[in-house]
Amino acid sequence: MINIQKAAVIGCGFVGSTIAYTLMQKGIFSELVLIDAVQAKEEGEAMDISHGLPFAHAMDIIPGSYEDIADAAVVIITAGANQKPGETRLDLVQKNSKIMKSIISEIRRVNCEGILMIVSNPVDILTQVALEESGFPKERVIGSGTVLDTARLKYLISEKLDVDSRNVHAFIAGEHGDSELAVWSCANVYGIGIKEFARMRGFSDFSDEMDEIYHAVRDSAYEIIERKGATYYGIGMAAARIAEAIVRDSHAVVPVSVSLSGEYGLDGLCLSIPTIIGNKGAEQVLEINLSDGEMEKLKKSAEELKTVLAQIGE
Ligand code: 6V0
Repeated sequence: MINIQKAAVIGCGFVGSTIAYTLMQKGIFSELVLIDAVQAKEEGEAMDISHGLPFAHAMDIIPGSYEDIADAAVVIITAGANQKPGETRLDLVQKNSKIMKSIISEIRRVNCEGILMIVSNPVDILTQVALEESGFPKERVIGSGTVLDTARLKYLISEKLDVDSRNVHAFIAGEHGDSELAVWSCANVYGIGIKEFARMRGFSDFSDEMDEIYHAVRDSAYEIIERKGATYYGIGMAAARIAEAIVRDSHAVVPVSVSLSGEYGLDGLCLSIPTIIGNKGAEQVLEINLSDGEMEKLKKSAEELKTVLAQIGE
């Protein structure tokens, strides 16, 4: 039996502990299980985060084992190495796919029926690995994908146009990585096309700024890692947003990494496409009319990921 009020975070490093902290503050679960390869880490994080509970919402945060997560509604996996300065996400593939396989085998052993949210990088590849290893239906295996990149895009657009980022509607699709694309054909501010809105804000031509914003989004992780060694606050909020859509069955549209079976002429891989998320997981992958250029970039991104998938286990 699933307990919709229960979540688990596997991997309690920078990212896992920040997700746990964000979930605690949002008060969307009543139970949270923390698991790490290093027992002291899961225990220390559970203690530290629990000490914030008097300022938030009542819940149990416990260091645990796989037996404790059999009934969790959402299992968030962040275990694995992170990027070092200069490393790409795809460089992490061999070590992190081994870790992912070992975690999924534990999840299968305890017959967990919840939804898997993969956050470890390279997230699209590891979502595919998790899907294949778990044997779960594809709607129950979701990667955090470009939800973070999309937030970065909205933030940078909002800064440039001096408008509240919550009024910006735009998204990044494809790989969570170097081949991702900004779907500018759909970008708008409060329903007003991005270029028209930019004109209203004093830009006669916004094309150079759009290029600049895209590159800044794509390279954000490198820039942050260069400065502070890891990124974790943005992904903390992004993962909580996905978890919330599942628990509240809100049918939020979010660009998660999902397994494609024919959408956009692609299959046999996971990449990010705006998808409706509810308590069954990824309920509908939206097939949007992309421009020819965007379609071409999406296909290139898929090719890149397929090449990496083919190398796993070689
Ligand atoms: P970190 O701080 O090194 O934490 C990793 C944690 O995983 C450590 O505490 C390890 O002990 C633990 N771990 C390792 N193996 C296992 C295992 N088999 N079982 C349980 N725990 C294990 O790394 P950080 O937290 O910074 O990053 C974690 C992952 O998230 C990396 O792969 C990052 O690249 C990735 N990120 C993904 C993002 C996204 O948008 N999807 C964003 C930021 C980072």
